[in-house]
Amino acid sequence: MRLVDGSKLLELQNTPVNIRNICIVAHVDHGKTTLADSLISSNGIISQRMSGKLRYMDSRPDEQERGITMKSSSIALYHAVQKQEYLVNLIDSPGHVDFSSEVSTAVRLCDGAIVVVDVVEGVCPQTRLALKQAYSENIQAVLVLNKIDRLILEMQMTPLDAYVHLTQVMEQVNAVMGELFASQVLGNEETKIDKQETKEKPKEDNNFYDWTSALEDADDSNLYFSPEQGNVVFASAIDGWGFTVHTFARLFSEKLGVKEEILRKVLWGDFYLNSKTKRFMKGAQEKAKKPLFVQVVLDNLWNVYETIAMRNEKEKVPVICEKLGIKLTTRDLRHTDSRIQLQSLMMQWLPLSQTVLNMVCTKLPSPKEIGLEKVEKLMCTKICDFQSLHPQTQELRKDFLACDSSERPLIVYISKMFSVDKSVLPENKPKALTAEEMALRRERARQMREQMKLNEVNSQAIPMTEENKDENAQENSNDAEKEDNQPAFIAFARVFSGGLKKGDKVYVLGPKHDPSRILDIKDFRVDPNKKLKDLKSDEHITCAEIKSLYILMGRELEEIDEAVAGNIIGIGGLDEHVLKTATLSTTTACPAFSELQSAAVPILRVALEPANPSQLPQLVKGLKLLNQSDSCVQVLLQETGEHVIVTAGEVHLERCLEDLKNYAKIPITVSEPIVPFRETIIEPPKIDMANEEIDSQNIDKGNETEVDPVLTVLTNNKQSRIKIRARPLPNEITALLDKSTDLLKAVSQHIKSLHGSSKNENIENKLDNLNINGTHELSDRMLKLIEAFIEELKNISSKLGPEWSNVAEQIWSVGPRNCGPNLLLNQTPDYDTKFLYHKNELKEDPRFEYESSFVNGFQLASLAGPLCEEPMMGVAFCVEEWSLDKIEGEDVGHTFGPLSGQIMSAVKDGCRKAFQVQPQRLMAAMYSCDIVVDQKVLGKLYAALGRRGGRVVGSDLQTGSASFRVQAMMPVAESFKFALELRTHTSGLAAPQLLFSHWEVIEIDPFWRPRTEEEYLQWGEKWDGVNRAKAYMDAVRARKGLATDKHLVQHAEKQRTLSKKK
Ligand SMILES: Nc1nc2c(ncn2[C@@H]2O[C@H](COP(=O)(O)OP(=O)(O)OP(=O)(O)O)[C@@H](O)[C@H]2O)c(=O)[nH]1
Ligand SMILES: [Mg+2]
Repeated sequence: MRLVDGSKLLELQNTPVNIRNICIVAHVDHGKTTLADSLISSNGIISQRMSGKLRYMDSRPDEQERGITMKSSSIALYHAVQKQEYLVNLIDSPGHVDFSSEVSTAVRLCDGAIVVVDVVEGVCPQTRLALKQAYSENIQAVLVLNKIDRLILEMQMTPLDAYVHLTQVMEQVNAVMGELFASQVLGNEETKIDKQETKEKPKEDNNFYDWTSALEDADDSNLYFSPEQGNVVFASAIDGWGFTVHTFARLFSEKLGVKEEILRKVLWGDFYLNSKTKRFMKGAQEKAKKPLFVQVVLDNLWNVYETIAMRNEKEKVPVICEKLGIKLTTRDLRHTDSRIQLQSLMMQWLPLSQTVLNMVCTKLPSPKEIGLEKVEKLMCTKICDFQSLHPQTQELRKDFLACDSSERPLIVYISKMFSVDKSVLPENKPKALTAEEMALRRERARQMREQMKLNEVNSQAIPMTEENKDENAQENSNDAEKEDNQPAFIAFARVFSGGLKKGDKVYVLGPKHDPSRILDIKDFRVDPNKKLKDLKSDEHITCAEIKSLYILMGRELEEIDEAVAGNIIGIGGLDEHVLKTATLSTTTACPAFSELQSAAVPILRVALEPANPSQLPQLVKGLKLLNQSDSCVQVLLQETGEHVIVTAGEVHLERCLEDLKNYAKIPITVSEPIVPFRETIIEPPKIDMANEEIDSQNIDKGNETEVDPVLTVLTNNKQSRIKIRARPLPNEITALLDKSTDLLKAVSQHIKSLHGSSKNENIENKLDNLNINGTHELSDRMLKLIEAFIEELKNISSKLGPEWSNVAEQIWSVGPRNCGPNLLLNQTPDYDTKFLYHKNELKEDPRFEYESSFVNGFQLASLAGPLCEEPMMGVAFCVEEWSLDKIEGEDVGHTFGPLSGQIMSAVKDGCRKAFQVQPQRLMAAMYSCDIVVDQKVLGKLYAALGRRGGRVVGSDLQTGSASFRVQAMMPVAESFKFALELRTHTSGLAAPQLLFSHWEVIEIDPFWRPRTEEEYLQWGEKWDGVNRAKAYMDAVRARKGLATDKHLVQHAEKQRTLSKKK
């Protein structure tokens, strides 16, 4: 039975100082949901006995079935510490890599995090990611070291071994924190140096260098987890117990006759009790003494477990109970299962929920304590800093900091939309009947019965009375309801400032909303009737009315009338205004919050089709709902008309399909997974496939002639001549381009806006405009970022030899989509372009008008390469000449179409051909794969990896256990059903975590055939082995309906005779 009702929670909502918004984060299966169960049971929502078994926060059937969490969900809990009452909004998040975007949506709304670590497995990849996510969102964390029971029962460690093991796990966690901290401080230092250099030149002589690093000055005292500070809980969520060092200090201070404060300081660490002097001394390890933690804490714990769970000495249970001052019920005392006895005993002695909630309320900040740094981070994006925001927007900072509901502008952030069945909504639930209503019903039923009797006697048809007419109508309406049992969408939101009431009208600001663009427009108005689907591409604001507000209670929702700053709430009725994330505000000056960071890159795609073609509209509708309800999935309609969804991995894909089934309610056919590839070129190889050096005489030239790497193309009307050469980009440059996507996109956009205006206006006007109109100028931060980019690029290129030395000046465009890892370089002697060195200058060159067509040609070419129409990567196209003759006659334009189009297609063609004369290669997407396996099945794992073209990059023995942690790389294309295969081959002893890592060149030439004499010798003239690269390429080509060189029937005659003979 619930111990606290909704009205108490409502009351607490109004005092933000007493609210804690927290999320539980950890690696998969470390026990988050089990811990949440325990906390929920403290509120009586589920019974204590069921906690740990129910996994209440896993409300979806597939979550229960698979035993992993897939969506993050929130529950409001009540807790009291020393008469002070608190409202704790607890969010349970998934730990599987595929769902890491769900963790981002949870972390964004919180002020604190509980990091759970399985002490047997230690720090795992997702633990690291979760810590990083929390750190980058400026969220304070506390630590729960979970599954300590496994150390006793499974690993059978001695208390001393366990102590050493626990210190090691603590060290691992703190090492991650230290790394995060150091990288941030050093990053800050770098930007600071930039700033100083630009502002004032150093006065000192050049020989002087300041070696003191910012790292030494930075304060990191609050950063680390340490048991003596009370921010670490030792726990076993499944058995329902947990304690901090402070708990034991309180329990044992009297017994030991020591003050609690002193005991807190010495209980953890290298202290021991000197039995002669009765004093605590340092140096337990050195002197081979028992550390105090072992003596006071672990020994007792082990004692209880060994007696009850291992030796099953029932008679000793009452003795232990008495010692610990606990009363067990007779039912528990008589229980045959010793584990249950143990659980009830431990739950009373060291209640987990009390310990954890106490720690949450005392160690984690309230919404009121939101820091300046966090606020500024929320308000800014990567390429704009706080100073460059509009003054009106800057003003809002103090509202964020105040976290106040009185007369402040409303700011609400929606981090995701989740769907619930309409029947779950409180307004649709059947209401409990009052006593009068029940009496009325009884009376009606009695009348009906009598009437029936009468009818039987008269054997007449039942006349339609008023009442049963009513009921028929009700049934009809029920049918109608069933028909539109579309899911309802609830926004998962947090109020950062101001208050929100039902019926309020607010602005819904999309994630691309930029206040500075509209604040200076006079009479800017938002059309109140527009919905999300009516907006044009540059509009991001709609108006919406708040239809309903809810407190989130895990599987249930509770309706409320208003919500104030500091709370996590659900908002209904925004389906048509919010796609995935949004900001609600009463002012348009409110910025869109910075983008959510997620580690999982959507990479796995499948095409979908309704089993019955006529049901396409349902599928489209279902896909739309899926897109809205999942923060990570991408739903695309390809040019071929295929409906495609892109997901983070197999588990995510399965969940999406499950959802889609619910939304669309039709049978759907799902294609085999489609894996993306990239196309690239490499430096000509020096050795051939038979590992022999290629020299000029060796090659069988056959009918091949040496091809000139510089391609010359002409436009159809011969007016323009272009010379292009393709070259492989050095890896370092590709990596830099990949890293700077945001910046490059912003630069491209800026350049586009310059070009765009130049077409319409004449040049003088344009120049004036540029100087006056601020929007054409780049912000200070952008300029700095560009400078830093150029600096880095120059640094790299200086090491690469003379041909790359001027690359920064030569960049004309990046592609595809204006931000990719390919370059268009301008190496013409007479045409000027500026990409990074953009100035507000315009050229009188006649070619200038066609520049954007030229660049577009390159964009198209790099978007779809000649191998199998996949995007290119790491290719530089050097334009060595571009000439444009004067137009001779008017009619030329008519025959071949406008010149801009001709230039575009000529450039595209040129790029593709220049690409083709170089050695071409495919690039495969690679997963980094982290697997913890038992020693016994290590061999099987290696075999499975080998079969799938994976390679092991590292493996080490887990401390204190018999399992190995193996890191490997594996092509995404080969990864399907890998998890399943491993699970079956290793009887569930190995579970891989796959995360997209990078693109890797497949070394084999897709067009390879034996050419040198050695190769003829080795492979024979007509090689018919399997070429992996060609197989991939042909599969993609076949899927896209492109020509392949596969001969279906080679010798038709022969085959026929063969079959005849049979
Ligand atoms: N021995 C032991 N097992 C535990 C403990 N806590 C949780 N487990 C078990 O660990 C498994 C995973 O627990 P969950 O709570 O579902 O883990 P989770 O972190 O929520 O997992 P995801 O949501 O999938 O990331 C379950 O089988 C639990 O019974 C514990 O303290 N001791
Ligand atoms: Mg879970």
